[in-house]
Amino acid sequence: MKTQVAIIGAGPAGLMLGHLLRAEGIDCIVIERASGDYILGRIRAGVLERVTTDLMDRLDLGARMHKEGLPHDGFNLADGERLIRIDIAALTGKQVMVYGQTEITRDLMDAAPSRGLEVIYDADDVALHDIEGDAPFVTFTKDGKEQRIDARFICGCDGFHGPSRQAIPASVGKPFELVYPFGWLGILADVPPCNHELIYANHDRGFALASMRSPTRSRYYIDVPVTEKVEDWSDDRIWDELATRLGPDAAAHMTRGPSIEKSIAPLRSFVFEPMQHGSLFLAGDAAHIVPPTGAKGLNLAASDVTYLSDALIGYFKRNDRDGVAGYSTKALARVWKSERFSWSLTKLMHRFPNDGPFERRVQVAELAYIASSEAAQISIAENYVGLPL
Ligand code: RFL
Ligand code: PHB
Repeated sequence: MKTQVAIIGAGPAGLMLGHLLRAEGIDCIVIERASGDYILGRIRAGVLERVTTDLMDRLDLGARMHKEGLPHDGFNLADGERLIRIDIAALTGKQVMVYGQTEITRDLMDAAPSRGLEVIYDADDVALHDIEGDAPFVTFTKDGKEQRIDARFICGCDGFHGPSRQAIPASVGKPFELVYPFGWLGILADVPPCNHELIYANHDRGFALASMRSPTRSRYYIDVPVTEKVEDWSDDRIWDELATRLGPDAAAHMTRGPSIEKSIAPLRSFVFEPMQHGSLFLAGDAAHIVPPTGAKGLNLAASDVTYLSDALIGYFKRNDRDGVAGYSTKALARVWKSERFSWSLTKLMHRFPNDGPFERRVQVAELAYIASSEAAQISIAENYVGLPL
C-alpha cells in the first residue's frame, strides 16, 4: 500500500489528524493495534478546551458534542474549609466543555468511512522503517499476513507506550520526566453529580475530584499510593473516602451507586524533545504526558495535531517546507506551558509523602492567595480554559 501520511495510533490524536488531512484531500491511513471496541472502552478525559471543541467544529463533527456536552463557566478548588470558585467565563470570556474522550473518539470513528479515512484496526507488530530518509514505511501484521505501507511522512500518534518515539535514536532525543508517588483511582457511576461544576479538593486525607460525564453519570477520583491495588477498593470504601475528602457540603449532595468502571492511573510528567526526526512526527501522548490535574492531555493532543496538520497541508499543497521543519519547536512551546500548569496544580492540590509542615503551609498560603486575588484567579482560569494556539 502507498499513501502520503501513515498515522500510527487511532486514539484522539491519530483520528483528529487523519480527519484534518482528509478534509484537505491528503491521503493517509491510520494503523491501530487495538480494536475499535477496546478503544471505546477506555474511560479517560472529560474536559475539553476551546482548541479541542474548535477542532471538532472545523471538521463539522461537533453537532453531538454541542447537543450532549455540558458547557461549564467555572470550576472549584476546595481547601477543606471552603470552595474557591474560579469563574472561567467572567475571567476569560470563554467556557470549557464537559464531553468524554470516549464520545469524541466515537464521533471521529463513526465519521471515518464517510470522510474516506481508512483505519486499520487489530494491526500487530507495527514497526517504523527508514524514518531518516524521505521514503519511510510502516510494516505490520494483520490477520496473520505481513503488510507494508509506504509514505512520505509517518506520524506517531501511538500514545506513551507506542513504537514511534522509540524509533528516534537516543543520540537525538531527550526525555524529561517526573514520576509522582501516587496515582488516581477513578470511579464511573450512573448517578447524578454532587455539584454542577467540578470540585478539586485538597484534604488532610488526600486529593479528590468530583467530575461528571452527563447530568446522570458521575466521574470521581481520589489519589492513592502507587502501590495500591484496585481490588482492595470496594465501591463503599471509595464513596466513604470521597465523602470525607470532598467535604460535608458535597457529601450531602453525593449519590452513591455501583461503579461501572474503576481503575488506577499513575501520574507522570513527561516531555520528549524534539517531537520530530527525519520524516517522523510525534503528536499527543507519544510525545508528552501531563498529570490529569489540569485536564490537559487530550487538549494537548488536539493542539499538536492542529499545528501538525497545518504543516503537512502546507507541505503537500504549497510545497512549503518551513511548516514541517518548525513543527516541533512550535508544538513544544505550548506543551511546556501546559506541563507547567498541570505540574503546579498537581503540587497545589496533592499531599506529597515527603512534604513536611513547611510545604503544607505554602499550599495553605497559595490557596488563600488564590481565594483573595483576581490576578491569581485569572492566571488559573486562562490556563485551565486553554492558552491560545
Ligand atoms: P492515546 O489515547 O493513548 O491513543 C494512542 C493509540 O495508539 C495505539 N497504539 C498503537 N497502535 C499501533 N501499534 C502500536 N504498537 C501501538 N501502541 C499503541 C493505542 O492502542 C491507542 O489507541 O493517545 P492520544 O491519541 O495521544 O490521546 C491522548 C489522550 O488519550 C490523553 O492525553 C488523555 O486521555 C489524558 N487525560 C485527560 N486529558 C484531558 O485533556 N482532559 C482530561 O480531563 C483528562 N483526564 C486523562 C484524564 C487521562 C487519564 N488516564 C487514564 C491516563 C483522566 C485519566 C484518568
Ligand atoms: C474527568 O472527568 O475524567 C476529569 C476531569 C478533570 C480532570 C481530569 C479528569 O482534571
